[in-house]
Amino acid sequence: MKKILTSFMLIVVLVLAACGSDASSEDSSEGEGSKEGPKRHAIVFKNTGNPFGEKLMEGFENAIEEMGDEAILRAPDSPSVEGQVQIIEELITQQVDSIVISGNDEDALEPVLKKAMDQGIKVVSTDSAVNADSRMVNVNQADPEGVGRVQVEAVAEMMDYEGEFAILSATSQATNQNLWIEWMEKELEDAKYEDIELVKVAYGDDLRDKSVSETEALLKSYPDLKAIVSPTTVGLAAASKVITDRDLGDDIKVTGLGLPSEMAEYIENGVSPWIYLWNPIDLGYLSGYAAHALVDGTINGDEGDSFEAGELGSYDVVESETAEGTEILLGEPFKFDSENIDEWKDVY
Ligand code: RAM
Repeated sequence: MKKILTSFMLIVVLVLAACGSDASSEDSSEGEGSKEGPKRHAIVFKNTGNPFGEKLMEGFENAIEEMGDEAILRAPDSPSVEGQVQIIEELITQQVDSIVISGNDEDALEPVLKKAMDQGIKVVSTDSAVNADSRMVNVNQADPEGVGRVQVEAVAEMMDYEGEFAILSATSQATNQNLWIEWMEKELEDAKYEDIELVKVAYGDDLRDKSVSETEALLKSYPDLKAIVSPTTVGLAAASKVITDRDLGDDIKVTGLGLPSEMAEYIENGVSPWIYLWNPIDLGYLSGYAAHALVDGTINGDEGDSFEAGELGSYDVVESETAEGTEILLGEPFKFDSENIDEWKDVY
């Protein structure tokens, strides 16, 4: 009996082992299969609740879906490194094929993004670049020098080249805003701005309420303030609302980078005579095509690579002129004013 039982157990073990090996070979054939099937591409924005981020993700999703792949749209509730690290760890566990990141810090995401790349996940930064070791290529919205300089030219004109102005930025760690502010400061060195003083850089963290309270604090601390420049869509809309609500539009002008949909009313009421921005939907769309091209091997993120980005046409990977590593440049920012705002306010 003991012998029969032992043989029976041996058979059970052998059958289970066979099932196991069957299951694993099935797994690996599924793996092979999924390599040829739809890929999963993720985008991680700075934080939720930002209409710019929503448009960026919409463009990304459009690109990925028109290529027949799956798009995963993620963002932490607040613009923190910790929140993004947690999301990226989850995406690594899910074994997504690519991650597009708008970084809440240039360097702090490096360990988790390197971990992703070590596991074969293709990493692209966009909007707010991470350092060159943390990604394979950056999709750059526009030349940062031009973006910085044009905002100072605009605010100076609005202030008649005289008086105090402040900058209302996003978080103090945001690569994109910090780079634009560096260029604003360089532009201010020109003698034509000698009667203009930048009194403060405040941080609204791309949170609407904090941007409102930071604007109010600026008005209190600098009663002679003549203008606010906000290189963030969240800050620009918040500052414009405060100036409008307090009926200060004749004395204080607001400009910077804004979404036409959020800024139309302030362009129309004269608080913000004109603003700048690129198309966030196109930026997300181009990032989606770049991620897809990395995954299918069309590009490696090296200088000289080129790829087709759907309805946007063909793009080249080039050495970045303003940062380490390579980039794909979307184009020039647009200027929005009372002449053209109606055409754009329903688009983004
Ligand atoms: C905000 C975000 C985003 C930036 C735009 C201009 O929505 O900070 O990263 O690119 O403004």
